[in-house]
Amino acid sequence: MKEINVALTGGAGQIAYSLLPRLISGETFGTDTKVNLRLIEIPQVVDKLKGTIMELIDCGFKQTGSLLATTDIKEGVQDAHWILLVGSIPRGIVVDGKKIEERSDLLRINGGIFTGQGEAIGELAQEDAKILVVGNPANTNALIGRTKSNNPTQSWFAMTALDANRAKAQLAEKAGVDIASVTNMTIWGNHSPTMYPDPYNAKIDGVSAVEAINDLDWIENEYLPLVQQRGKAVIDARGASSAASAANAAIDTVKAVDSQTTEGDWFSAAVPSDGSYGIPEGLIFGFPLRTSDQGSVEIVQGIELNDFAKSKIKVTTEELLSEKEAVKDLVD
Ligand code: NAX
Repeated sequence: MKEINVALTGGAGQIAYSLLPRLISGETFGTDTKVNLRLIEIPQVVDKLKGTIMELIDCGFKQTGSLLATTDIKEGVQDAHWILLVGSIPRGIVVDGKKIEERSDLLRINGGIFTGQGEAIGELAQEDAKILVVGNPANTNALIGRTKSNNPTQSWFAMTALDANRAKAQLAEKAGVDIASVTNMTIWGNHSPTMYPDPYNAKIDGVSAVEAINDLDWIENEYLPLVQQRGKAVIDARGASSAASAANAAIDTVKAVDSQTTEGDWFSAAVPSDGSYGIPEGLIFGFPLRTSDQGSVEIVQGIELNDFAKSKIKVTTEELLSEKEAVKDLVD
């Protein structure tokens, strides 16, 4: 059996609870790969991980390798092949007597976390390690982590696959087709309400979703808010934020990065911009991506963007630039 080391922060959180069994079940890394899992948590809750580990053992998966709980990011990421940075400080938490409501405060607090995590990953993880940031604000956390890792052979991603899955689901429902009919979904930009889920280049059974649905008013005025506000709709209905679907999206991303993309299709994640589509270099930006037969992840080129798309992409780019500005001392 092959072996892989996987590190995950936020191991006691609700996304992790859905995610962890699927990381060691053979589903994510293959039935021929044993998964050594390192769960990283803050000291206040690390003991809860003992219970999680008991449950993982009790799942009895043949692919289960060593299981470790730690508060030490360095121990966690040592020799890791994949690192899932799920943990972060949520909005509304009280830190040093102050309730964190402002995005700028959130950016700064998480910036501190992702500084140490980035440094540890750059120094200690595998040279070809892949890092997926789920914890919000995901794109800018990834920007900080990648900058601090200072290791150009490692690959950083921020998760937009949940947005992409939501965007596909809404198109499928409107068109009255099976979700498998919807392909080529791109989430351009930030994992935030400014994201642009691209219905013009998405396809339903091979034709543009806009053409297939044939209701421009719905596409331009209802569809985008439906996708952008889906997370809030889940919270309103469930009384808790998306966890199973977020975990599923993380697994989708790992699998999409690790396996050749189906001919003609692409997948969504945020990666460092190389200047494609005029996006400032280095910004962690949601693009359409393909994994080649050699395993490299490339930004899909030559996608046509109409004025509607360009105006939406401008807004999300500006938001990411202002987030970068808010943490500029950490990323310059
Ligand atoms: P929870 O609050 O249930 O869990 C987060 C866990 O992270 C907690 O157990 C906490 O102790 C831990 N943590 C905090 N700081 C840490 C650190 N420095 N090192 C290690 N662990 C640390 O949140 P959950 O619902 O699991 O969500 C996790 C993150 O995913 C949140 O930031 C959330 O906003 C974000 N999301 C991102 C999505 C995306 O598409 N990119 C979608 C889902 C989700 O909203």
